[in-house]
Amino acid sequence: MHHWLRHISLPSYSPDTDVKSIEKFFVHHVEYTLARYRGNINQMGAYRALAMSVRDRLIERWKDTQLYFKKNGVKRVAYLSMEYLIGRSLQNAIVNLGLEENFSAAMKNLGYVLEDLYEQEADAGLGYSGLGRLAACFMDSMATMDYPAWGYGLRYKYGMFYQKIKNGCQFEYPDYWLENGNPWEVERLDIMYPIHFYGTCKMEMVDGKPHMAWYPQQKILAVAYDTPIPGYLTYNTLNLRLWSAQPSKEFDLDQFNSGDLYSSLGDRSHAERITAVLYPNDSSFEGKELRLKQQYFMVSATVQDLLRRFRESKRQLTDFPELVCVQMNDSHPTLAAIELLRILIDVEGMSYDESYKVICKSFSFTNHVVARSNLEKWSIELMEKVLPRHMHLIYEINHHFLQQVEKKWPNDQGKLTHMSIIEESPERYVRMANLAIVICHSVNGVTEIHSEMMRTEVFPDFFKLWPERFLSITNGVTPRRWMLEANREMSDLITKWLRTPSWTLNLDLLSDLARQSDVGSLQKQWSLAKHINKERLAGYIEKTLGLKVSPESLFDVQIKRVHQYKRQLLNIIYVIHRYTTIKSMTIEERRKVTPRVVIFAGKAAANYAIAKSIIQLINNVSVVINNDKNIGDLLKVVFLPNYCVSLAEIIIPAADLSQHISTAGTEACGTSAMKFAMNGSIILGTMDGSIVELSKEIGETNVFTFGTRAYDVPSRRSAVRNGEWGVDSRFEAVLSVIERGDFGSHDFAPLLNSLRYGNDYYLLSVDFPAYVEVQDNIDAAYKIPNLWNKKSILSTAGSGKFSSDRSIKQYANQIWKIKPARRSGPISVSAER
Ligand code: T68
Repeated sequence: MHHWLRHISLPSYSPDTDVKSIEKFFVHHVEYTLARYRGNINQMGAYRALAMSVRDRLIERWKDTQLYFKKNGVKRVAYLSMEYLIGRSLQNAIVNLGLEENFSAAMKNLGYVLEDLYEQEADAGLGYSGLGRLAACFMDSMATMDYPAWGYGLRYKYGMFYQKIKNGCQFEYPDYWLENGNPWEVERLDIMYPIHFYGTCKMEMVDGKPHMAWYPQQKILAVAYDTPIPGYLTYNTLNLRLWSAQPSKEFDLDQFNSGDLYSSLGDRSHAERITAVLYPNDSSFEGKELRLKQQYFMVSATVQDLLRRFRESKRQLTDFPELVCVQMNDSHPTLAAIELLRILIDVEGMSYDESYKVICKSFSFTNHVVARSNLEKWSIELMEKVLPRHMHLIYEINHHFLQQVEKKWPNDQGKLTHMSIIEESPERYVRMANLAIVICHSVNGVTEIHSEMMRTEVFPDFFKLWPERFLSITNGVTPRRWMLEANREMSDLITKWLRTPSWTLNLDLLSDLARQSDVGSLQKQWSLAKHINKERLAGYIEKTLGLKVSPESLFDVQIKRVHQYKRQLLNIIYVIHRYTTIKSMTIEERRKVTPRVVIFAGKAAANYAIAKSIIQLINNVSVVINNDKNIGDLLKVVFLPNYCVSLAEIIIPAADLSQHISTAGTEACGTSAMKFAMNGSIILGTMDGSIVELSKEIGETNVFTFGTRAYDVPSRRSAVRNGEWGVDSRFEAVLSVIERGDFGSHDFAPLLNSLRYGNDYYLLSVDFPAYVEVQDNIDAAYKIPNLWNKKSILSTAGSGKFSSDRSIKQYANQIWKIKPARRSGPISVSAER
């Protein structure tokens, strides 16, 4: 019957993108989708109607792209991530379609301002920080470069918590981002898989052979929600498939039959809880049962989906790696490999050896962790309870693996203990990263320094065993969102001075700006663009906090998750020092001070007390300084609440200076520095993560670096621990004024104790003198506009390497071995369907 449908052409959904057609689509959605009158539509309604008209354009392309991949039998990558920190989608979709002008004109004709409608959209905050944002940038690059890829993850009902600051203190509120609906997703009730948990395993004889059977106890359904991911100026549109949990009918039926209606409804909400909320904790690892269930839920649904699509090719399962590769964003999705192994052995009846070969050829993994203590591990007791069959398979993998270790290093108990997938004491755990390295054909770090640390400190024995498995692929960010959309002023300038708009697809072209960095008129226009962005941020600060700041001041920004290792505390301690110094100055001396606005934003994990008290201190300091009439515009301190993607889009283009000051050897990458550099912000950083490579590209003299180098950290740490490090008196003076209560009566003792008595693990006291010195150099440089503007232009010019397009190309060539597959424009669309 469906053949008949082919002959029906759809009149209104031709790919018309002229202004008049856009207006028609918009009105259509107002009337029919929202069921509202044209004359009675508010901004939110207009946003929704507009978003749906854009979505229609995407859906055409998206379906055609999938069909194209399928027809051409191309090898695809599945990108598995527990997080996608997407932010808003409307502007991104319109810009990627290349239709911002037309949409803007159409909205204007209808009495709306396009930019105001952008502001109506809630951020999709389905991630905590860097790792989740990386996944979102990668989706954009994979789509833009026409790679055949799928993203897989979870559709959390509540994303990253909403942060409010009251009396300087962080409060967390649920982020119900779906409140006004989500026009970007398509619910696929036709794509649903059962996911099983708990129960027991029994050895049974099948056809005279022993066979392990799993009798699970709980069954929950995974329903697909698909989000089209448009590539920039390409017809290709990828799919991000996010799974949502639903109770299964059979499960309910048993309960209905027993007449227990209410407890059956209880089970409903129990099932839905699996995808209710993103675990609000980054880097430090919490072994909660629900999180384990989330991980398995995501990977089991994904593996079933990959197998279903693979089966359509009619090829043998041993060919799976020829058509599919799986990239795991950290060790969180590692159970995907075990799930595939289980299905191949238990369901498909393949041998262990054959099945194991399939998974090893298909899977690869990116590690984002630096400190060994932050590596993910799951209690064996919990794994045995929730996933008994998978636990058996992990034991089997470990058994074979340890034989290899024994062969390479005979009688070396130490190696066996360190490398084993199972940690034996003091408690028993599955080490997920070890498991991932064993079963993957490739494992990569996210910057050069991080990859080197993986080889020498985090996984040295694995590196000795399988050196060829270890790769380094430096992260990147998408220039479409972070330059073209967030910074229109500067993007237009770049296009003008490079005489081509194609830098957005080939970011290496930015290097040509270096040649022109001394040109007076470029410098003038450049600083004017920055000024406009600073005015916009100043407006936002005034609207949000009621605080006036001057765009003439140096905007000095540190925005990221609040963590001891990221050292926002060092920044605020310096701010206090700066404040007391200015206060002690004569009027004459004050004239020479470079006025600064120090801007912070970031969330602390809800249970991370020290990080929360850092937020409290920053806010308390801001109250004192901002109200000090004696200081005026010489110094302002701003803490902007609820840091998220859309806030970053306002702050980053407005930064003169940005800080990336983690203790060397603690930040795997730090992708925000790349966004800042692209936007002409000068970097103040330690030689850690991405800063090492940024300073190489931008030129050491154009970035401000300071502090202990990673190789010196261990010896300085021990000096601090043993009380052998002489603490700078200015540093101690700041601690004393905090202690004295100059910044409020909050109990800062635990915070201060974390810096004293040999506890200063992150070396704030050690790096403080160098930090003060480099800040002086920054003040001096800012006073010479030519010099500063040149550095700013050179920051952008040197950031070409840090496009996520470059990262993705490396993944595709070195790990996935896949090629672009570009579907050309809308030809004979209806016939093909
Ligand atoms: C970040 N990691 C790194 N982890 O900290 C950062 N962890 O240096 C790097 O730039 C970024 O990854 C991208 O490579 C994270 O964001 C998490 O969010 C996380 C979440 C759950 C458990 C552990």
